[in-house]
Amino acid sequence: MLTRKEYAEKIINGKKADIQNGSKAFAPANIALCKYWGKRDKELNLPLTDSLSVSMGNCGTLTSVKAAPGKENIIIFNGTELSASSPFAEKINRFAALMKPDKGPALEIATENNIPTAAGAASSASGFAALTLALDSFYGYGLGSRELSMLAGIGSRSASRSIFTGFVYNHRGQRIDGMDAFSEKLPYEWPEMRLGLVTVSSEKKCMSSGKGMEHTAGTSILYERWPSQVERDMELILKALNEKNFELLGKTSENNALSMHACMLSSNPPLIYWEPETLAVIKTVSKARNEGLSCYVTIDAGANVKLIFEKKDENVITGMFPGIRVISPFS
Ligand code: 2P0
Repeated sequence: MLTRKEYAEKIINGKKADIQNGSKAFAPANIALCKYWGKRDKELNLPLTDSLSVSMGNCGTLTSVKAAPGKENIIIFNGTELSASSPFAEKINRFAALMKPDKGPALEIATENNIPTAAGAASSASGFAALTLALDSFYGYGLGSRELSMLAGIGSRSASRSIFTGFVYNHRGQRIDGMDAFSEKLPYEWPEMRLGLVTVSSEKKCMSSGKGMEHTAGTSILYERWPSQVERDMELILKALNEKNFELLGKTSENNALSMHACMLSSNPPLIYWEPETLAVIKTVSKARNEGLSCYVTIDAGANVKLIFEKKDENVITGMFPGIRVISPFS
């Protein structure tokens, strides 16, 4: 069994560092159409199932890295220097240590999100992906995107997908050493696709994703069926992408997300990320769909709802949900 550090070293595979003056990298946030919910290896952060996402265009995280003057890393988030003991700074420091070469300097890492975290878009996905890209170019390793996706996945599994734009497939892999757990960009474009972020709550979620997955896997009987649902949904989503069948894509994604929440609800004690307004949005969308609108929902580990629709329905949907943030993933 490898430790995280040994795993990172295996991925970097002896590449020599060539430290640069500074680096800057952007990574998009992403929304999973087939969700990841559960780990097969906690230490290496390897997923139990495959997952598939669409990246959120120019919404994401910009991170810059340079050498810091002293011995300690300096972490700056959205323009404010964080205390080294803050959980966010600790997470970044732990991750940065994985990619640090021998005798690498202390770092100043400045990171900025251009999506409000309250909008419910996964900031850890774009955050760890941008940090991985920025560290790779600061250290001059020149790793390939597959290796970068493996490294980012140690920080957060969803970050593995954020290394790429467009539709992205994350492979769970089979190997104990995690060397076959990576993401890849899929060869599909869908320029008319739109994602809508409907913010119903800006409260912090009631349980972190990591704890939530562990709790669900440990106590929900429904969760036993989750891997087979993912297998079916991955097939259907790939078919929908191949045929450019929006209804199949939307309905499979919605069913996948609601089934993940059904597993959470059936855990003991129940894990309920929703607020009453979450259900209200689901019902509004479902009613509009019965009246002919082509729009679907997906929900992550939180109360906010993301809508999946196409450009032709953008005006109707922005009329239904004032305050919605619309994203064009392919422009
Ligand atoms: C996803 N989520 O596929 C799923 C759906 C939330 C619900 O990936 O434990 O922050 O750091 O690997 O990636 C959020 O979990 O979890 C997530 P860790 P991560 O987008």
